[in-house]
Amino acid sequence: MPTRAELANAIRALSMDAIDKAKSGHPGAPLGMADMAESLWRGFMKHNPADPAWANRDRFVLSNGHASMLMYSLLHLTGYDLSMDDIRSFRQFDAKTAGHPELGVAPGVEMTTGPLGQGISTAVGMALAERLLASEFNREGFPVMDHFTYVFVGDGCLMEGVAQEACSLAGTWKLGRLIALYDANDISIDGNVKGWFSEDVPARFEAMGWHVVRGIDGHDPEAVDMAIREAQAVTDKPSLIVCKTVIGKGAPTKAGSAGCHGAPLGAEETAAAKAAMGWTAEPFTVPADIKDAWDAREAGAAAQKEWEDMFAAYAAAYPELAAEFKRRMAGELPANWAEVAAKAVEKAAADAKAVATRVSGKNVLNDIAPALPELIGGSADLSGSVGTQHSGAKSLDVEAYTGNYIHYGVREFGMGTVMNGLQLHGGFIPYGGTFFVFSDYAKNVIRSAAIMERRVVWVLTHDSIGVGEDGPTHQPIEQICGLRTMPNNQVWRPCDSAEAAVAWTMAVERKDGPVCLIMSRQNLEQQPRTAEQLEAVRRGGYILKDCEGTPELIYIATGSEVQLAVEAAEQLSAQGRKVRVVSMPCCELFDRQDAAYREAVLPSAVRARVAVEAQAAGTWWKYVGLDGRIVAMERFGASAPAGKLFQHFGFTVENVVKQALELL
Ligand SMILES: Cc1ncc(C[n+]2csc(CCOP(=O)(O)OP(=O)(O)O)c2C)c(N)n1
Ligand SMILES: [Mg+2]
Repeated sequence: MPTRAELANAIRALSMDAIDKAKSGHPGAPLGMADMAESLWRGFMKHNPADPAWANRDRFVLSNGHASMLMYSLLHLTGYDLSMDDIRSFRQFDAKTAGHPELGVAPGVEMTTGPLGQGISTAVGMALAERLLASEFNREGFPVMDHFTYVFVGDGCLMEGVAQEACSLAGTWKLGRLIALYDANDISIDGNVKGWFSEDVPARFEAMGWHVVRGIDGHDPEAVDMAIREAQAVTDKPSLIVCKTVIGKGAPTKAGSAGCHGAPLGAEETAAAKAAMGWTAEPFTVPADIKDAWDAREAGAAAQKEWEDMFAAYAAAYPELAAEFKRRMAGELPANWAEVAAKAVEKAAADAKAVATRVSGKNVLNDIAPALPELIGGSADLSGSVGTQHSGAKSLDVEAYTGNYIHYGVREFGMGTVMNGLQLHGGFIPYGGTFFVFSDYAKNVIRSAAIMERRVVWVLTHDSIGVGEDGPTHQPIEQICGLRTMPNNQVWRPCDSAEAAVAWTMAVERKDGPVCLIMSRQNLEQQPRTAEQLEAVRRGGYILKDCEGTPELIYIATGSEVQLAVEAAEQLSAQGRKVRVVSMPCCELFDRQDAAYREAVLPSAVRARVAVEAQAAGTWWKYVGLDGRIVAMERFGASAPAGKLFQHFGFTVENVVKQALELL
């Protein structure tokens, strides 16, 4: 039987080989965390390499994603579908072994990591998902859900503010099955961290309600084993195990220095490291006895089989619960969803009175939430303002782990990571609300959801200068362009209740990416529509108001500016002009329609086009072309009553008509 040091050295050897061959990568962290990894993955992780999707597997998140070769070494060694050829292809085009671990690219990777701080923060959401599902589905003798969520985390992640946000919540939520192993090597890219990371991290975590195991030698696997056992035994607090390590452990001249953080060791240093650790195998080979000792396939299959047998008995005793559990984990909507959604849209379309779209959104939630037990909402301390707390919302209770509504406090970024974690775990459709202008605080986590193709719904209200007196800090201008240019993100800016309802129901139906619902603070008129037009809302852009024959001019508008375009069109048609109004609540969906539809809505021959949106102009040029005009916000707003601001910045019927006449 190989020694534990030899087993850890297999990770070191593979990491050095792959990074040297790629001439790119981060050897320091895999070498430094190899012993911690040996302890966790051989002694504790409950997982089945043959089925990375097993519902009750332990989750493992490599928060310091630059240590990707550690992850790939573990996946290869334990028997996932990740071959030595994959290891050899590290960081090459189309390889499973991407530069940073990517969800859906390498089997066994639970989330895409690399943006420091997001891994541990997302793991908080996974650990919360586990507890919520356990309380909903476990029955006496049937622990359907009882896995751990493990995280490897470095100095960089713990410097990031988002980790503070999410770890604070984890402490408050008493997530006892969340266990983070901290690679405390005192090094980040610029060198020894004492000049920029000097607080007492363990004390900080204790203050947040974590159980902290201090001063573990991260190169002593027995000490790490003991710490993990201790952490597992503490069931009402998340645990942080502080593992003192040496970055690049084993590299004779570079260990302990920032120099091995992100540069290949090179042939000479690698050879010397292998010699010093007594590793004699050829590059990209692992001796059979070491490979055998790592192989987790048999134990993993047995663990899953045991769970499946238990689940079969559970299904016999509680058939409905078991079916519901399967549905939830598969991310399928309830059988009656289509009916529920159609009713909600129909009801919203019948709204007659002017109402803010944030209120329309809440009304839709009131109608759909009772049918969606997987829906888990929340807000970053703006529940009343953003309309996320529907009538059936029950606040999270961490004594019983019940509830479907989370008070995230003033933590937009942390809310986003927790939502991603809830979604990635399976069993939930998360949504969360804040003021649109503060979406910038959370922007990178919306981006992560888009990259990972996760169904997460952002409710972003108070969407323009319509915010009024709170002034320019609270008035979003450029946010919408940024979100619209984000690949795989869908941005809706509905103009009334009907569009808001379609947007919400389509967000629930979307399976492969985030949706941002941009809602107004102020009341908006309801637009009349035919059944056909209501159906066309689903296409993202459609003709809301038309003229006889070919239009001379087309207005394109979204949200609060649709009514303005409609009134301007009415004035122009009274003057004998032929004007069309296109409502474009979701550009991304419109762009995906076939060419014939897009041509029918925006005929290429009609060059006189005016876009109206109280946001930065950015995204509209491609719809209006160089011959068109955009009535937009070219500067930050101001503090004044909203009506005054719309007037001041040219969002008046008069100006919108004037812009058109200048084109005609
Ligand atoms: C949000 C974010 N900022 C910056 C980076 C670039 N970066 C990658 S690793 C790193 C330093 C991380 O230090 P630590 O976690 O201690 O890693 P170690 O050097 O110990 O491996 C930085 C700044 C990043 N990946 N993500
Ligand atoms: Mg470090």
